[in-house]
Amino acid sequence: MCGIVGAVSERDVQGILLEGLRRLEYRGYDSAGMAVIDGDHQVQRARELGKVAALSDAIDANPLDGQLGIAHTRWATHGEPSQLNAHPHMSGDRLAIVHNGIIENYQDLREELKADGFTFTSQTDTEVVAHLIEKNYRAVGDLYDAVKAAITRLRGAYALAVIHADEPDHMVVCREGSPLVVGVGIGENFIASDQLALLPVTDRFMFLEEGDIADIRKEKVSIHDREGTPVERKITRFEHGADSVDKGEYRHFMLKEIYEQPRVVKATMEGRLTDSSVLEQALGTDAADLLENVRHVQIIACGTSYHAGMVARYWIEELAGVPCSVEVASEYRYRKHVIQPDTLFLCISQSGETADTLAALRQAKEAGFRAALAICNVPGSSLVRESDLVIMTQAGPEIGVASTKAFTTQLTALLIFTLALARHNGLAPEKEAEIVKAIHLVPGQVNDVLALDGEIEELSKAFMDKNHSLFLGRGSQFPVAMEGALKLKEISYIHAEAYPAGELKHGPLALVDSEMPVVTVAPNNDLVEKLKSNLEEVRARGGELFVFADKEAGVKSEEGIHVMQIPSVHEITAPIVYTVPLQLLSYHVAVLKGTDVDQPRNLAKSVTVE
Ligand code: HGA
Repeated sequence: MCGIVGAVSERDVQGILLEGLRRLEYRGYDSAGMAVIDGDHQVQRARELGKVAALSDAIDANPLDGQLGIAHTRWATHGEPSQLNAHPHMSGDRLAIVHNGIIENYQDLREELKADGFTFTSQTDTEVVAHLIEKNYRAVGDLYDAVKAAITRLRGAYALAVIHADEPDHMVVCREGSPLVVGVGIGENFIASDQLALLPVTDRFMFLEEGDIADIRKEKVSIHDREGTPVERKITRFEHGADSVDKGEYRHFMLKEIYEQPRVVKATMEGRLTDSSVLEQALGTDAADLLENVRHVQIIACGTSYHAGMVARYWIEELAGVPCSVEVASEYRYRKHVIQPDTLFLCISQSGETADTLAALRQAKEAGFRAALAICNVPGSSLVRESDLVIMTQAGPEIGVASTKAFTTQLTALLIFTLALARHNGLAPEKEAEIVKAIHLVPGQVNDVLALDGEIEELSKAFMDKNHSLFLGRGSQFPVAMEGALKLKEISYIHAEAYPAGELKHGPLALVDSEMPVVTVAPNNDLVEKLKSNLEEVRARGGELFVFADKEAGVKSEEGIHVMQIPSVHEITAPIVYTVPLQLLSYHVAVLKGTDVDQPRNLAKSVTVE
């Protein structure tokens, strides 16, 4: 969350910074700002409440010319969204700073700095850092040393970029707990929270590691690690085509990303499956050793990734016979937990920078486990670097804040992992072959569901004027229902709750009436007959049902039940396929309601703060 971008070049950097902010806007969009050092060695700053477009208009009216600059798009944690709280923050009129993260001891530092005579103009934790660096600058007279000294006083998480008008030819950046990447150019260099921001200017990146501090100049980037030792960070090339961050013919990124699923699910399978088996080595050269004696799987994730983990638990226990626990990272990290012997610690995160998930992993590392496996979409991210085994999803950049293709590719990767683990635990080769064949069919089946888009759009009209809804599923479809409810909440702002269908009579049935649409996913499995009884319970109370059902499941449209027939799929792969109609439903409801589909209110992607 919060997007940082910075540039030092021969040319004016304002355009580069603005384009970078537009591309980072998915990380936060309550306010935006920019500061450059101009030809007279003065800091020029613009900040606006609202989206990057507002900043862009302000800059059109009053250009910020300069060859060194930093910019920020904010998702507020300390202090309301306002122009005064927008970054860059300044100390005096010479030093400017942008920050992603949270400074936990900011209150104490604020008091100390006030006593030193610094005046605060915002409510943010970030402004404390600006004054702290300026205080050190006055003492040491060198920006790099001042930043280095100041960060020893900070507790919490930060990625920082700092400029000073007395040193107009470089910026100093550092990271601890929040992501930061250096974009390497020719005679110019850049920094950003995410490589996507810099794709128009470079495809070569160095990922800073925790504790790194870097001096960024036109011709040179020098990096020191936490101990102050000079280090080289490997330059990697961005793998996806630069056009993957354009909306193309689609009205929203979310719709484009829903439609990309057949391709990216296939890409996630590629190189990891033969026609009838899993290629275990594709999970890493050590995979066979590390998976051999796994006696317990602990899955940690947040949000949509947590739902992927919930689905995986059904698979892991059913196919591998290994006990599996799933927990949201923000809970796990703050409770006393017991790590069982021979635990595989499995973290799922689209960005690989989710603060709570990383913190849980680091804690668990101290307690000890057999191995850490990451399911992640961003190569080079902190999660990937800190895990023993990695399965990269091949979703490509996901820009819509509500996750879609990241979820279905996570499920694909998790199912492949489950089969590898199951093989070590006696899964019959015929069963493995049956499931691998079913996985190969998924991209085509997702395409078949996408062909129902028009009908689902029609169905979505019934939700437009509703304030509440229920989502039901049983077995591995329960987490699919949870994910469906989350999508509807996120982008249409309709209150949506998910329940295992068998729980209805234990409470939520009391809510059911004609104003409460009930959405149900009903593949043809052992539980379908039980599910049908649950649907009758809803009908008997006047509830209106919207059922996505296997055409063989015997659920028919009649009064009070709208059935959308889904092609028959294997029971194990059904969660991947049944997710897609629920994504389309939420999308169309949101479009009808006129909400901001790609950037829903109060949210942001890549949750790099606690
Ligand atoms: N704490 C800072 C930065 C917030 C942030 O990184 N959000 O993701 C602020 O509130 O401005």
